[in-house]
Amino acid sequence: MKNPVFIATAAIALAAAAAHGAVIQSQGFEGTPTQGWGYALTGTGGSVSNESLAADAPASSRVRSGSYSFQHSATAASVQASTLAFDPVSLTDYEDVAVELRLASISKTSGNGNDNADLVQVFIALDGAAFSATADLTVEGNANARWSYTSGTGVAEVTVGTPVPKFQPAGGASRTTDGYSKLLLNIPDSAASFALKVVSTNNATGEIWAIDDVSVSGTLKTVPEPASLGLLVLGGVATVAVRRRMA
Ligand SMILES: [Ca+2]
Ligand SMILES: [Ca+2]
Ligand SMILES: [Ca+2]
Repeated sequence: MKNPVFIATAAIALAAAAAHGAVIQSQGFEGTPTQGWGYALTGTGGSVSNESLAADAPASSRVRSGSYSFQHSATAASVQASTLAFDPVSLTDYEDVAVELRLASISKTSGNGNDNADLVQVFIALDGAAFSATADLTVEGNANARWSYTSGTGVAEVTVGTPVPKFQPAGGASRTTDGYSKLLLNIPDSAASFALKVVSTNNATGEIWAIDDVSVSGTLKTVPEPASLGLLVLGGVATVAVRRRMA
């Protein structure tokens, strides 16, 4: 006869395997700001757009998923910044949590792109705290640096609370290994919640920072609560007692 406690334990283990890398929240900018992971957009130069032109460099590369992405492009030859502020996320059921953003640096012509002082800054505030004035992760342009979500293979990875220098391509024009298209921020397991803010800055109408597929993933905690563990044990004992009476 199969042991019901063993079966229950195996079921919990299977659930844990399925939950590893579970997506907690995501935003691909395909609907309204209230669909998926909610956010608010403020500032100047930023918009959710389905524009992605063959004349761009890299060509037709502003959108990674679906038909839309967030795009920041100054509307005049002056420094403009826009802010995406995402709704706070509770992490009480999760561990090994990471935030991922995908980033492309696009030119509306063949020769523009993001430069020194053109920035994407990612801020994470833990457990209801205010945002720090210092970004947790910064990607900076360089001499009209350009890359798509795929031609740029650089990964900019930090652990929140451990400041690192900015990530910046070593030179300009088309970038590959130092075109930072994947931004990863690891959240300490001690955090019960966090908030995310992304500030994009540039200063020419031909420059675009394109952001798509912002997501939070983690591992569902699998420790059974004492009450349900007790019920499992009681259930096993009762089953064994019934079998003994039937034998
Ligand atoms: Ca999208
Ligand atoms: Ca430029
Ligand atoms: Ca610039």
